Amino acid sequence: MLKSIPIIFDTDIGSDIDDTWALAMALKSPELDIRMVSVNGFGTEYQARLAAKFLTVCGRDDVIVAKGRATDMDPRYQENWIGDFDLASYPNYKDNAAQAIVDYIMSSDEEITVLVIGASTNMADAYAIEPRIAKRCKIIAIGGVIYNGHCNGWYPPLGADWNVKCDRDSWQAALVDSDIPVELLPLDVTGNLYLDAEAFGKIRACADKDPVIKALCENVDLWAEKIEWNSGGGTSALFDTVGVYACFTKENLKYQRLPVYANENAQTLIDPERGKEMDIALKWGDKEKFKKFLTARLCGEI
Ligand SMILES: [Ca+2]
Repeated sequence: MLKSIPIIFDTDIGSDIDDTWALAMALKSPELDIRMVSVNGFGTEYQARLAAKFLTVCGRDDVIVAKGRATDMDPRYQENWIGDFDLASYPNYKDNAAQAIVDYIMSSDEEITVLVIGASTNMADAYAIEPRIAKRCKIIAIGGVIYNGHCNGWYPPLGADWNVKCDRDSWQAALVDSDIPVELLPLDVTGNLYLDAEAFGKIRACADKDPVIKALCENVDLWAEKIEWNSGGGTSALFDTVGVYACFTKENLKYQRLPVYANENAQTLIDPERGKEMDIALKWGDKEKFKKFLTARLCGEI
């Protein structure tokens, strides 16, 4: 078997539910070795507890959980699932995500892939502490819009995707103004990605025998109830799962190397003067094929 790829899973889990889908997918992907889940973006204590409980019930409390810069922002859609879970009971907890990321990358013999599926706050903070991480890691980031950011009839205001807009300065600092190699997965490929009721039903049927899928479905149902989401049995948009996929293969995604930066309105623009060259996924080869892969992967078939 091939050696698995070490990743830091940097997430705004606990807001939109696609991060929880992505975490389940990553835990079920033998190509990847999750070493750390670092959280940021909303109530970081709540997010750390959510990640730690999720990893615990999945039998993976060996993974470091690291809390980003303290914020106390809502939403907390999955709070009821966490219950009275005590973060102090988690064996691998760090309360400073940026420092934990630096320590991990600098002490590792291998190149670390940092999968950024929320704001870039933790990576900007980590790079500010220790710029030498740039030689020892790469970032694969979900975010931005290059040509086409439409998602189910919705388009981000000014073409400014949330992960860039919510902390534009950190996005610039970590992805553009640093010398960390970057692969970007904009809304062009992550938008409009849903599983239908049949595929979700198949995944749900695995919950009885698979603790990862059980935890996933419990969280999806709680989230759907809180935001009054009803998609007729299908899933919500699964943006962040594309990031997990891109950590282990470029197959089926069409990349271009383009110089990109984020302007003051958090629009991601191609600009040879101000931009940094990034490998950017712009199109799917066959999107249906990815959906089938995702379903089969979550069901443990592949
Ligand atoms: Ca996210």
